[in-house]
Amino acid sequence: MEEKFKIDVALCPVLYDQCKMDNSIVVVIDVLRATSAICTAFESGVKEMIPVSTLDEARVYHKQGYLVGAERDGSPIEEFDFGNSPYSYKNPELKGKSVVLTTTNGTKAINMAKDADVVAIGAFTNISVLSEWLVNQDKNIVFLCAGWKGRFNLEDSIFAGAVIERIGINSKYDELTDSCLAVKSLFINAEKNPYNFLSSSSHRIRLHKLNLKKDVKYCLTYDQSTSIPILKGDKLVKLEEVYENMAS
Ligand code: 3SL
Repeated sequence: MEEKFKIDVALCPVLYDQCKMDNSIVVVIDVLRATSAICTAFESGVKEMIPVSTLDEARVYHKQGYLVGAERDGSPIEEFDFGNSPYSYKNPELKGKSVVLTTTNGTKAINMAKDADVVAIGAFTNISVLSEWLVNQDKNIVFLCAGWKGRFNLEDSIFAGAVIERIGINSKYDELTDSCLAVKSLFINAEKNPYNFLSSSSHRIRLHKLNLKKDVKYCLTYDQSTSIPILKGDKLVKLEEVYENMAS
């Protein structure tokens, strides 16, 4: 009998331990804004990004001369080079550079998934290239929603639902779990206008209060990037680089 693969969604980081599986790709999602910013940086041609969980780790890299982006509670941390706005990373001068990033939830979630077979970065900004690639891999898939300070959020869930809607109908996958069905149905409700759908959501409100409406709109715009950032050791690199090295 043909082997079937599984898909699951960790609706918030505390559920990740229950959802993780062998032979899996973990897609880390922090739509507002870390994974959207990361995809944008790769689109600008960064060589690699180093996601770190704490400001102290970021400081060590900064002292060594690395460019560092840092955000807490939506605001940039002054001592560093950038915050977490995707617009800071839409910058051709970043081509070939290494950038360290630390954010409230997103970079922690990436580090939480470190032991998985493959860790990929997902956002609406790279949804098509990511979905096409995922469905062509013979692996289980776990969506890890970064949420907000350990809690569920809507934006990461609708993104997981959007990808599951695209790939989950493929017969290579087992029946969808309840969390897959839940995020898919959230996405179906959000699909027509994700920005309006999120109008009462906590992080959209938080970012609006910080005058970051433009960032929210950007992060909800599909396919601005053709990059799939993949974790290699403790660095995110372009998918192509991982496969190049596997072949040699
Ligand atoms: O939580 C995170 O990691 C950030 O993406 C939050 S913010 O959008 O930069 O406020």
